[in-house]
Amino acid sequence: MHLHKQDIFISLGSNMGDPTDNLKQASDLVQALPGLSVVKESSIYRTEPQGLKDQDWFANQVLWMRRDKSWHPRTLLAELKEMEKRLGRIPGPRNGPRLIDLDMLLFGNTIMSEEDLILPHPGLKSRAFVLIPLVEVCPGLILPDGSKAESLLQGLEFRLEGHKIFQT
Ligand code: PH2
Ligand code: MG
Ligand code: MG
Repeated sequence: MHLHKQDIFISLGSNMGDPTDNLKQASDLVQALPGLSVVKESSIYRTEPQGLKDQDWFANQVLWMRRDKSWHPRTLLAELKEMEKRLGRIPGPRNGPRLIDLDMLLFGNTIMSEEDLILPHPGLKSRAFVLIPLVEVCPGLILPDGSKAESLLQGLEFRLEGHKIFQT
């Protein structure tokens, strides 16, 4: 499936407090934004930490959303950052423990590379905790560069046990 310009995919992550509840609260806030509606919500996965190993396992989820014309990557990024703050996120080390992380994975077929906003998300192609829920909500997804989400996943080393994702 090729992306339509109104399709947006957002990744939710948490490994502090009650991760499942944090994802639920974040998902409710995202869905309450005007001019954005959910197409499909993935299952919640428990995932081995990537980058910094010595921290708790994460809860991760992907939301497939559809937007109206009022939204741009910049306006959405500002809202996501604002929600992270509202949910109580405080700044911490890169790849370290976080109460809630809301990352824009894809904004239609937009390709951009600015200091604080890279689309598609730079971690998308290498992270099983992103690709597995992404393929769950949208099997057959084709990324802006023509690559297939499933093929990228096949090229990764990981183990899926129920809703647990192991990737070192
Ligand atoms: N987020 C990170 C770094 N590592 N690992 C997992 N399993 N899940 C995440 O959401 C995650 C991570 C930086 O945002
Ligand atoms: Mg992140
Ligand atoms: Mg982030």
